[in-house]
Amino acid sequence: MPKSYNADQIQVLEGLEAVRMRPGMYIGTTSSQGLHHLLWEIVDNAMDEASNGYADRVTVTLHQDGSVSVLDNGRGVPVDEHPTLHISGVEVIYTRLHAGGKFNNENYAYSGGLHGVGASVVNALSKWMTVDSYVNWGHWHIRFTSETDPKTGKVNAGKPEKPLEKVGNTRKRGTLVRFLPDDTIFEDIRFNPVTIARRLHELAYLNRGVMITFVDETAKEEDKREQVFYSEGGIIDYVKYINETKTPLSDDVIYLEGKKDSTICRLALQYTTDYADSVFSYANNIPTHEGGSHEAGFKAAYTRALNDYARKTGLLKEKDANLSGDDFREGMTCVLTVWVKNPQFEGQTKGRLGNSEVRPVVEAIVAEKLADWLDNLKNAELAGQIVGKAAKAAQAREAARKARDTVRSTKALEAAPLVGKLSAARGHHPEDNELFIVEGDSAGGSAKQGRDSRFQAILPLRGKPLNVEKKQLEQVLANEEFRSLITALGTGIGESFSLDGLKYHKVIILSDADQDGAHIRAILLTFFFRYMKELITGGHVYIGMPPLYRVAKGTKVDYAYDDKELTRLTKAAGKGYTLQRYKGLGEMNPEQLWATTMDPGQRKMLQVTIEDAAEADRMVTVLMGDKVEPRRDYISRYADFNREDTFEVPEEQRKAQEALDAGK
Ligand code: 1YM
Repeated sequence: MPKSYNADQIQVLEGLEAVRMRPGMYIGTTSSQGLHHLLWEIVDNAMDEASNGYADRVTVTLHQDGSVSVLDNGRGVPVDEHPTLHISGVEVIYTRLHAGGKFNNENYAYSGGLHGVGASVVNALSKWMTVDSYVNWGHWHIRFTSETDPKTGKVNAGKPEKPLEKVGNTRKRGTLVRFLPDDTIFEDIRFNPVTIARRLHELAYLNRGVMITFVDETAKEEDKREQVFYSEGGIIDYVKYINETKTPLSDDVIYLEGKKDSTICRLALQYTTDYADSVFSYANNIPTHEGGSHEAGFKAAYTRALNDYARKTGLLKEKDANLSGDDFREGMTCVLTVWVKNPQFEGQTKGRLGNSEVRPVVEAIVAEKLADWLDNLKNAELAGQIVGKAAKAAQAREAARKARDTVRSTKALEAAPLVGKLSAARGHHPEDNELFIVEGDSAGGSAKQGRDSRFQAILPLRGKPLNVEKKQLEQVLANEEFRSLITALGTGIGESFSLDGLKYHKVIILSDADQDGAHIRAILLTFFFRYMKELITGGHVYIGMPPLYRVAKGTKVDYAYDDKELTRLTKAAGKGYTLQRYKGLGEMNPEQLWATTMDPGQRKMLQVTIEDAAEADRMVTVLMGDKVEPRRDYISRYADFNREDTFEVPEEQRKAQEALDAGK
């Protein structure tokens, strides 16, 4: 029997006013990221209810009034009275910081925890929030509001309009939470449907059997549709999805699962003909981009088990050295999930699992289950292929090491002809320094003259760089364009990459606003993604935004960066202005390039982030890989670049939903 919830298990800490006063302390930022954080918080609560076995449906709806709601079919948040506070459990959960059964960890075995700043924080940062609990045949409702008086500064945070009340009877079970983020707190309160769909898609794979529906009532009529995310196979399906655009070595996905000391570990992996490795790890549904103890345990056990196997079967001879972990991971796509009690998230982006007790547990589970898998004769062929691929990788790695040593030795640097093209910055503070990678020699020349050489360096790129997707490190290093870039950055590459050596904390890609420019940008981003991912996740990569138009009237000059801005500027200018359309960076003189694109006080730049690493991996393969079909499909489907991309609902998911609806 599941433990049942009692209101006296709720712990009570400090007041919600503090959250409105200093939102950053609770959700990190009031940017779009912080806004979405509110939603994840509520979604996490619903998913926790599902992953603990009490719910199998979660629906997220973006409403036309700007609010968002989350519905689950779990037990319903408790409505009984708290023994000492004498208010309902619902009220305690949504008005008291850190309140909730979850936080003393007795009721929920596993919960996100990172995002677990609590539903009350969401309440405090919303103009209003409503909670409906369907429990014990009753429908209970409560509404909270918040405001900060701009004159007096008086704060009302998450106050119930009236106590929880029973508004009817119902056969439903579950919880419905709806809220409108406060526009005086967030920079922009518009949710991004693409971001939401991505996360729900990911959650559907991580929580097999949970039907997650996304309804966007704000979409334009022609785009309106329900998206259903549902996976029967869980992370096995996830790996297949990531590899859909790659070429797998075998159709089989290796799947291992185990539980030890209350830690659950699941692992799905498949090899492709690629060279890069793609390991995606999660702890309690939260992506761990920076790895951590679970990944370390997996890697150690995996490498050891496969080396043992290679020796036992004679694939590795006595005189041969062990194969390395990197060798075994070449071409591997792997999804690793763990469920742990009290997860500790560490690191710059809170993306590393810190719990040291998890490592030996995952190591033991993987060692045991993988040995079983390898002992099964049915798997001998694939196991042989894996070892064979690793042996080849080891040879290539040796060749790459030699090439890399050449790049790293200072002599080679001076000798390398293209490094001569780098116009370095005079300053020696990496945190202040910027490297512009500029398309074309003529724009490079303008950039060099226009820049502030105290902190800005210019690296012109001649022609199109090598498309690094599907190239081995050795080939990348043989390319002079990339060699000079790697040398300029000072970070090393691949396994020897380290942010410590980074000479420029801003790396800015500056290419023309046309097809070729987009291609060059894509190639450079692919390079960073495959070989220097931390450069991106560390927030160091930017895309420079040159203006598209120059509007001049008399001595007044304005620049427009998109068509909307152009309309605004020409309207404001009235009659008698001159309009210039820039077709490329090369058309700007050094002063113009500085004023519009390089001057930190005026320029526009996009910071490159990775929202969903698995999705990014897939897209990089679609757009840059060697399979033409998926790319053609993608381009023909999304040729209208003004439309944002969304996931398609596969036919089988639709059917599964219809079946469930019919049976309900
Ligand atoms: C739409 C969001 O919050 N569902 C939900 C939340 C809770 C319960 C069930 C629940 C938990 C327990 C007992 C228990 C709770 N969350 C919290 C807190 N959906 C959503 N469904 N009965 C019901 O933990 O034992 C407390 S209860 F605090 F974490 F938010």
